[in-house]
Amino acid sequence: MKILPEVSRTLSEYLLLPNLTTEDCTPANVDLTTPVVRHRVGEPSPIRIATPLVSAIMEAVSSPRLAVALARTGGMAFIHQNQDIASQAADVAAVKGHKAGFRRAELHVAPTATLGDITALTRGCAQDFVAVTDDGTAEGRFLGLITVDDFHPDRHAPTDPVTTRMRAVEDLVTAPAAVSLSDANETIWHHRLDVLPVLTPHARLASVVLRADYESHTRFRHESVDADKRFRVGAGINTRDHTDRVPALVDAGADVLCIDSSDGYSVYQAKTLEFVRDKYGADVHVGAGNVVDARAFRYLADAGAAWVKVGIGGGSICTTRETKGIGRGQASALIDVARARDAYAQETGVYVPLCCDGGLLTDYHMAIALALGADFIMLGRYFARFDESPNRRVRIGGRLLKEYWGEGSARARNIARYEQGGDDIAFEEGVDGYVPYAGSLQQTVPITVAKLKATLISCGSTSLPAFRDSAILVPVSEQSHRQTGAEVMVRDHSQDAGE
Ligand code: RVP
Repeated sequence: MKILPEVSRTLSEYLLLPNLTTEDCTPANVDLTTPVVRHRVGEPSPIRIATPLVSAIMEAVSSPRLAVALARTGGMAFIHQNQDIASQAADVAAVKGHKAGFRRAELHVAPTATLGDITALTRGCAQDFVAVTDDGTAEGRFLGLITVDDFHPDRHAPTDPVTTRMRAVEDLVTAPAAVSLSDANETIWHHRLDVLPVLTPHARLASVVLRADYESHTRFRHESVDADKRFRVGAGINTRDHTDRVPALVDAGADVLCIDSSDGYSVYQAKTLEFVRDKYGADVHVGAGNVVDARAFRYLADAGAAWVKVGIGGGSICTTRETKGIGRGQASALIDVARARDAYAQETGVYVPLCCDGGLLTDYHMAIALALGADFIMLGRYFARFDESPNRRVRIGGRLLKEYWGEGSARARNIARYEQGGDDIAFEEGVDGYVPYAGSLQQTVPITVAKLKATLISCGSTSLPAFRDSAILVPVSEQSHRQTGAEVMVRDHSQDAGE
């Protein structure tokens, strides 16, 4: 038996001291680009992302829709592996079917649908236009487009068929499937269009290009895309069915894979990494984890992990510490593993990025994690709150919430992640609950990014490596915790009568 001298510390137990802010420290100059996969020291990582945030490998969190939205803001999603191989591969393929600037139409109706159907369909949906196809499916022949602006309840009966108000394909400006994004944008501006339908040679709707995206594209210049401008996406794998799952995900176009396990310090992970290396060489990147100390990092780095994921028991829905008594405070885990990562880089000339996973309760925790050595951050609760995540939105007691459940909960029963030796979970390691609804990912991630940039500016740095190298952190006492945010009741504008 051995007892470590250091107590286990969480991210809340540290604050950063400001360093000298110089004139070059402006939001425009701060670059949050970070490596995702291992690379030789001094050379760029083959896969980098401009926003150091990735979504958790969880059913409640990462869907194709969320993956596209997150890639647009510079991060990357991981499609979960607790589903059959074909459906996970289909999710990956759905993301890879999106090119930056080209969107899939989300809503389709048959010509028999009514104007009332259009109003109901578009309510609460991010897209305000509906594609009319001969059979009402995405695969049907494209007949026209209709939006809620094409009719008005005072002038048009809700029972009128959509064909009375839709803009028929013959009257629309369209583009062929091979059109480039810059030509599509030229067409949009030339013809003053809001929506440009892109058609296949068989008159199906391949995608649409939206004028609104032109502006958001200029706002999010750093989308995560591959060499063909397709959005990047990751996918979870496990150590049980990897021999079948990995080839299917690689064929579907996954950019990176990650072994999804609550405890990654195992020979099964090394064997899975070996299988992928033998089959694909260095072309397929597989992250491994989760770990909380230097020994486990070294084991997975030696086994060829593309990155190592850090964190056991810290997740907001996680009860692993309470049920099994294993884990470590996220700050202590990162400090230990980051030292091992730096020593490994010095010894071997290979840099293995670290992903900090779980238990980030506020945006400033992300900054602390990056200062302590994380290269990028995996979040579950944070992303589960948004419109783009696949979980249901519910109203309880007047509050809008979204469902959020752990992969170790009875609801998910993710036996590959929570390996307990059998074909079912014997006990739960996660809870099934709710998180406050927080609107749109595409609007909120830029605010988080702005906060991270502001932290770097206060700490006098314009890049994550410089931030990490120069960061001075101070442990926070229980007393100063209590002092923060005391005495003032924050105004709730929705309750404010304005007197
Ligand atoms: P959080 O962001 O704090 O919600 O944590 C998300 C992380 O929690 C996941 O990436 C995963 O590592 C972990 N997790 C997922 N399910 C469970 C569980 O049921 N215990 N834990």
